[in-house]
Amino acid sequence: MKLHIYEHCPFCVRARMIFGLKNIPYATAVIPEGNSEIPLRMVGRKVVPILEKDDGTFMAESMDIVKFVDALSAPRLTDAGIDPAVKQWCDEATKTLFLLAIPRFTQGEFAELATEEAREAYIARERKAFGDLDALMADTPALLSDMHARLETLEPLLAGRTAVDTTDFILFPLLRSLTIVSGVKFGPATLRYLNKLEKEAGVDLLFNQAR
Ligand SMILES: N[C@@H](CCC(=O)N[C@@H](CS)C(=O)NCC(=O)O)C(=O)O
Repeated sequence: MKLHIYEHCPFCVRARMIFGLKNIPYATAVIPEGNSEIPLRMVGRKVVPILEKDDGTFMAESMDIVKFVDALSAPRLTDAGIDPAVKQWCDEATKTLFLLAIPRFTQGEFAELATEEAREAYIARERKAFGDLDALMADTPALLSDMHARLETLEPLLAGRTAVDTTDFILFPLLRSLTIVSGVKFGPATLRYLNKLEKEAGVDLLFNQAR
């Protein structure tokens, strides 16, 4: 099977995670930012991730892909629902988290941004969604202060998490996005969580290109 992705994309991280966690071999293909032709041909809209199945059919929607791949072999990881406390944390932290991560994504070293044209297309897409990206960079101190307060409240929520389940497909991609932000102080439980999932799911954190 082949996953069509953007490397920076948190929804694509969800789909990559299930293959890694279940030890199922898969290929990836990166769609350049700005290219709508490839996804339109596959699923009729401009979106990633897209799973290309072995029978040549295509599937969009990250959690549908996760559930499809999970059902292929035991043990099932996504039978349980999402931990409501972690879900609430994610819902409340998402805005600040992306205000920090998105301008850095646009400057990042990702295969989907390999050409100037692709990077320009991505910057335009995020500018449309988030406004002035330079202004967001300038807001970093205030955004970091807000994020740090939120990360403190995440620590006790992670203490009880041992086995991987549905919740991790929501939480890990968000926290992985935050690892591109230089100066974020993750608490010890969050850092342990990030390192454990990076290894088990085979999805790289972004500390090496934090800015
Ligand atoms: N509901 C979708 C959302 C996926 C999504 O929003 N992906 C973004 C990339 S992070 C996207 O494809 N944006 C459209 C674009 O590239 O123009 C899912 O869970 O898979």
